[in-house]
Amino acid sequence: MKTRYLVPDDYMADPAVHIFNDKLYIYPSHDRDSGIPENDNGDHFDMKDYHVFSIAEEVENGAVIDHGVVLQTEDIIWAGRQLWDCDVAFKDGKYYMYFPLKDKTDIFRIGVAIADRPEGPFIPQSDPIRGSYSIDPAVLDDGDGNFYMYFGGLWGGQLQRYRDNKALESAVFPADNEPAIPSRVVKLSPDMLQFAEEPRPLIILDKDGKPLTAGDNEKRFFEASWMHKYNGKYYFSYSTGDTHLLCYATGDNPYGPFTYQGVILTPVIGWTTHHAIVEFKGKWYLFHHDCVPSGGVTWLRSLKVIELEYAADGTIKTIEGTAK
Ligand code: FUB
Repeated sequence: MKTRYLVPDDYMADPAVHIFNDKLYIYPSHDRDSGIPENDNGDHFDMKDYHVFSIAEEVENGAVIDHGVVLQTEDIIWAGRQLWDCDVAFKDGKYYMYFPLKDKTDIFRIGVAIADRPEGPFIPQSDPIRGSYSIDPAVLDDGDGNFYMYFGGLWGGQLQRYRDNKALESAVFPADNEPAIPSRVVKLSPDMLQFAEEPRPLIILDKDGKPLTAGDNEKRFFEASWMHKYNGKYYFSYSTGDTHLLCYATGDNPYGPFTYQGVILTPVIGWTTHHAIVEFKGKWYLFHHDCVPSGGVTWLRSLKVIELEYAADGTIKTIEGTAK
């Protein structure tokens, strides 16, 4: 399949994608030109609302329906700024949207909003999840009644400000030869509104069984967690941030440890890279974004999709990004 841009008339990024009621639903960030200068904290990503999109037919050419604004900062009473990458899960007749947002003290928390339908609107809870921090929540429905959230992001995502789920006095980055800062995994409470336990580090090992180090920045986690299952294995995929790769690691259970496997997507035009992997109508797809339509403007990203293929041994075939 040729790469398809899905929303040519607007800027959408960070897709989370799920199949609900036999339709494919896309939950992206909604980029806008805020005029805020670019910096390493990502202040230029000053998004204020979410749209939901759906596709009922083939991903290759089916109509992409825009369900409009489904949640916005002005409806969230604890909101400071910056609605970044969200995800949605379904349980017992309700749809739960998980979204990172800076509170009024400029600290990222993860909030929850609830809808009766996958296309929203989503009504936010009055407080963020207790004990939540950082960005990029991705939720796995493990199929046995348990839901797990994967989250975290470095630099502007503030993950370097936490150790053992406690805020540090100031950010600490490990030395290059020390274990990398891990993303986090946590089981959700039965009502889907809180963490059921303390978040745990998600450890990625190299082929020798050693944790990836902070200096291994072509492999170590940076942001954009996504989890999917294939042939009974857990595939944790993520962005390496400053080296602009989408990579993945596999494991036998939702908590890991995971073993690094390789690159899913080489760099695209634009600084960030962020994705979802999903099966629909018998094919697997990589939803992601790049900045080709905006002429390379980092904070104006466009949603796209391409087919993803596995080799017979379950490894994912590397896809060339748009930077080549
Ligand atoms: O969209 C803002 C941030 O950029 C996301 O949270 C990151 O994953 C990166 O794509």
